Amino acid sequence: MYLITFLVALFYVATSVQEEYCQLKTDSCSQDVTEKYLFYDVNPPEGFNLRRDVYMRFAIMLAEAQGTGKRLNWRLVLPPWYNLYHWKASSSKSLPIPWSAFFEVESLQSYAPVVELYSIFEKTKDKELILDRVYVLQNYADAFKDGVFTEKWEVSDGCKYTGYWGYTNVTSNEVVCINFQGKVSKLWEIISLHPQDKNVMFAHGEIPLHDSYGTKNYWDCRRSMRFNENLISRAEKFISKHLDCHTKLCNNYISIHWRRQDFAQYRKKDVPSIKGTARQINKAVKKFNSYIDKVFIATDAAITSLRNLELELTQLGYSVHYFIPTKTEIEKYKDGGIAIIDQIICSHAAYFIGTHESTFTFRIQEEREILGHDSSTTFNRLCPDSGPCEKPSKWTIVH
Ligand SMILES: Nc1nc2c(ncn2[C@@H]2O[C@H](COP(=O)(O)OP(=O)(O)OP(=O)(O)O)[C@@H](O)[C@H]2O)c(=O)[nH]1
Ligand SMILES: *[C@@H]1O[C@H](CO)[C@@H](O)[C@H](O)[C@H]1NC(C)=O
Repeated sequence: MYLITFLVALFYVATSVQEEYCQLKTDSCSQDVTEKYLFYDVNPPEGFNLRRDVYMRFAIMLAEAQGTGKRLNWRLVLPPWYNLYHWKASSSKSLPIPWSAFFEVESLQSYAPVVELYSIFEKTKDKELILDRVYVLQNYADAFKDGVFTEKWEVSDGCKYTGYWGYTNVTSNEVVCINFQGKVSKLWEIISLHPQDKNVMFAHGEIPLHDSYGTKNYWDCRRSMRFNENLISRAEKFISKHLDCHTKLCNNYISIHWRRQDFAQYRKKDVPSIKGTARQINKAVKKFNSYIDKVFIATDAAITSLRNLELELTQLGYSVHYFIPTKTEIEKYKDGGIAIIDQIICSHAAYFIGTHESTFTFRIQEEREILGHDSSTTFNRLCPDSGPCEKPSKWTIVH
């Protein structure tokens, strides 16, 4: 009885403190009520998985500012996925794709104040969305002048911007070139040049660096990047049907991210031959758990190379699996979704081997850290057939 009275009293104290706090704040709050939007875009040739990292830099920038009670009226606009260089299927080319096709936007919002571009369109009364300013970031010509990297920026010239994620009805009142080097939170200084601006955009969002790579905040953000439910169910259906595993921490198959295409062509000293790949997979299985006989391959290789690898592995006694989507599935999930399904299947495996310095591999490693696999089963790479093979960096989770 006493306890209940106490709790009720405590409740009233708590709410009245909160109200008082709000009243005190109203003056400063009332200036802050208009929502402001931060837009960004990434260098067109950059792939999906690097873009996921660029998102994190901006999301962390907003979340960290708001964590200290500042910039509470700012929202980050999720840049639609448009015309990615690696995406070959026609359905992936035609229209800008919203983030919800690949991620749970509500989960992203649990970490940072993000909105889809289409919801900004819905609020726009005019026929066009006119941004106040686009800052086009450019690298300094001499990034490491005298061998030291200092954070700096300056207004510059010689740039242009025409992208707007494929929309012809988005434009800007002014385009400003900025030479930039430093962390992403330094962009607030540039934003402060024009305090009245409500819609501010940064092009070449890949240029600013992470404020906190590998920290707890980094991982909180990373964890909020949950994949779209349909992609997860499709991947889990494949795992349970073909790999006979019914949990997220499988113990009966090994997975490989076998990055080919440009890597096989230009990075010969980082990636193995087909025979060499099979040999390394076999060696890893024998060392890890020789009872495993199922191998899942995620790859961008041509089907003929994949068949050759399959043949090699079959001769070594393995049953080889890969996800081949139907036409309908390609239409439905698009190249981005198909790649995520591959990544999910890799992330559930007992053991994973990736490709050196592939961001596609990095994202799988993070996913495995989040799921709780032992790190020794995750940070493994394919080595070249001969020559040195540097150990992969270990970015383990921080809770
Ligand atoms: N489905 C599928 N697609 C892949 C795979 N590996 C690469 N790709 C495709 O090729 C692209 C590779 O580029 P990304 O990893 O996205 O982007 P990136 O930043 O250039 O990455 P890396 O070049 O790997 O560092 C992916 O976005 C996919 O479209 C794979 O294992 N499965
Ligand atoms: C711009 O065009 C797209 C696609 O046609 C449309 O969905 C969007 O609502 C338009 N935006 C504005 C502000 O009218």
